[in-house]
Amino acid sequence: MVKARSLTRWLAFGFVAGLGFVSAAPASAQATLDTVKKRGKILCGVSPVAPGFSYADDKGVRRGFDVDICRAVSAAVFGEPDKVEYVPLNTNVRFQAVQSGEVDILSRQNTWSFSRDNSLGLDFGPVVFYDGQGLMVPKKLNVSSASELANAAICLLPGTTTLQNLEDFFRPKNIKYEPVVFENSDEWRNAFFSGRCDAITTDRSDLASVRAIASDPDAYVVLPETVSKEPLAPTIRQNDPNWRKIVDWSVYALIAAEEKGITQANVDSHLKSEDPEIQRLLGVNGDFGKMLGLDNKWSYNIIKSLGNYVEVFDRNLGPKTRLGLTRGPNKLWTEGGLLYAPPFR
Ligand SMILES: N[C@@H](CCC(=O)N[C@@H](CS)C(=O)NCC(=O)O)C(=O)O
Repeated sequence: MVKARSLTRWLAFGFVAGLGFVSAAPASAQATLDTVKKRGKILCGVSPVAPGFSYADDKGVRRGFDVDICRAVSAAVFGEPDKVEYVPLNTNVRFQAVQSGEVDILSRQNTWSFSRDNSLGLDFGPVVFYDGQGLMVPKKLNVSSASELANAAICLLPGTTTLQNLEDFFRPKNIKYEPVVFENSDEWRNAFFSGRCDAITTDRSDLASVRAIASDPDAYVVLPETVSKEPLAPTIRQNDPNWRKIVDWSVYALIAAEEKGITQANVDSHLKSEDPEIQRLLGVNGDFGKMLGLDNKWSYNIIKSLGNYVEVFDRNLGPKTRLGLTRGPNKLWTEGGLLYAPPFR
């Protein structure tokens, strides 16, 4: 644990920007698709313990929304979703792991921000989840707004966007608080559960994750303020445009399938569709897979293996799961949300 008073040193190293202490990327022009095919699996960096996003189930199988993004890329590349090895990464080492080639893709609640996009040698794929930072407190604290948190100890993780967001939120209001920083998410959560901090802060979706593992979820309440924009997106190395396009279009395939009403259960019947865009999306017509260096059935395989965006969302995060999230901005643009796939044309 790093107490607030020793934070100055951390701040000087880009901690404030949530960069995780790294500033430059080695240039390795190796084609990730070739490496991945030769290896026979994708190396996917994920959160160690984030129910709904990435966690190991009781049989040790990794599950979650972020996990499914890597499974979609696996289905696109290999025709099957489980040619993936998961590498659990703490917040402060995650971007380094992409830079060094330890992972091919980081699907880990990563916020796409200017400084990350422009100083780390990384690229961000499409936003897969529009989030925002919130704060959670024990109910017994009797606090109903973040503005009541003067002098509170607030638990957070290093190498994240969260501290700068707190500063940006509290400083103009002249509210002082004590950030308490932990090395990993287990320590961070347990410190909050044991009362070491008055509040915990992270993306609102992640607060739902934290609450889901609390022994008494009802003992905690998420405060109404959303203090930032956290567009979460898969992250890849900047020097491999083909790999980036595979990741981009794998996500767009999930969104396009929802736009077209194609589901895991009905995808086969859509193979006979008269809609030219569906024909291209499912590889019935055109060479869209070949343009990516993949089989023309690449996106059919994604939908057949995982379903469309809302199926992935509902299975991992939706109202029937222990996170119980509603879609909010993560609805299709046609339904008032922000999700939009460029045309398959
Ligand atoms: N979206 C923010 C924060 C994302 C984040 O890393 N959240 C933490 C909690 S603050 C987390 O991943 N927890 C789960 C884990 O570490 O396994 C960012 O990219 O900096």
